[in-house]
Amino acid sequence: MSTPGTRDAILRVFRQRKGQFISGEEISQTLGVSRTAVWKHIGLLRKQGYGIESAASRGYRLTETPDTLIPAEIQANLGTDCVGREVIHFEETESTNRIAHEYGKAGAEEGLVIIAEQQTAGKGRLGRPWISPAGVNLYTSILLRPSILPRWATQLTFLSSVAVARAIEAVSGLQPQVKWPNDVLIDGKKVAGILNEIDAEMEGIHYLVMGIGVNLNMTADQFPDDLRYPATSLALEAGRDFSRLTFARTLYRGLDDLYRTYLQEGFRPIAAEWNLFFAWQGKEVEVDFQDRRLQGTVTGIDTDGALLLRLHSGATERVLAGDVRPL
Ligand code: BT5
Repeated sequence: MSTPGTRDAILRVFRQRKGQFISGEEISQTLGVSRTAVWKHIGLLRKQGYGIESAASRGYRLTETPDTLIPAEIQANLGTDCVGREVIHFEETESTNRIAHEYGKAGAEEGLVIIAEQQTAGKGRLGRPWISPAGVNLYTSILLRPSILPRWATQLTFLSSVAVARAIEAVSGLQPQVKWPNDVLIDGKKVAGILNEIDAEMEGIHYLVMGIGVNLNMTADQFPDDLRYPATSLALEAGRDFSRLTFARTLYRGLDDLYRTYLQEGFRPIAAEWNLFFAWQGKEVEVDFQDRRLQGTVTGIDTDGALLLRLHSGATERVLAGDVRPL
């Protein structure tokens, strides 16, 4: 058994017998590994922040779980149908989206979650970077295989934003807002970014990678000065730290729920909820789109996820891409 496999299996045994002592002998027999291996893995778990009490005649007992994002902790009683079916964790990786693409190409099942403590080359849209310091935030990618035409894929971006906004509301009580097309804000400052990418041909999608970055416990000095927009983290807004594990689990549950709704009922309920979080509904904005600078009033999004602008002429323009600024 590989190291993380044994570690996760030991944690599972502890969880099944919550609060009880279990002898090293029993763990070794249950898992089919040597007593020395059990002892070694208990040591590694302690190094990772797990509180494990040991008593000479009784064995080991789990007393404290750290805020780590390891698969066994994420998946324990998660209760989802699809999202988080398999979870792969990295201490460090270039980009969780990149890893998810590799699994997507290799034929992995939908629902696979990639999660990392740190990204060395986190990606935003159009080759922009996503700042990803270690141990403070959430960097995750989810592999999905919806049977939809490629042109509908943008709908899943809105689905991701709704899931992030829901999770922020649930864990913090703060009021998140969504920004077209792919950001989540608190008080006008960017707290999360979404990068969904597809591998597709005309007739359908092979797979979709849903990439989500959420600033949870990032401190002010961890943000660079040259960001395109003001940015923040949940901790900066709320004045307290948040459990990354709880946030991740809340997010995956929400995504699973919204994805099921989407497959059963289509985009309409997702768009309706997105509009509830949409700060610029009815506001005057400006956007550069296809070599033109447009100004108008936001009236919502359509089924392609296009932003609908009522221009001063009275005509409605469908904006398919671009950075929107309030006027
Ligand atoms: C995004 O791009 O907002 C999409 C970000 C997606 C990141 C996730 S993390 C997990 C997964 N794996 C990846 O490699 N990516 C995804 P965009 O709208 O282009 O915004 C990028 C811009 O946001 C940058 O040019 C910066 O100005 C700013 N920025 C960078 N890091 C930030 C951060 N941590 N918080 C707020 N703003 C940031």
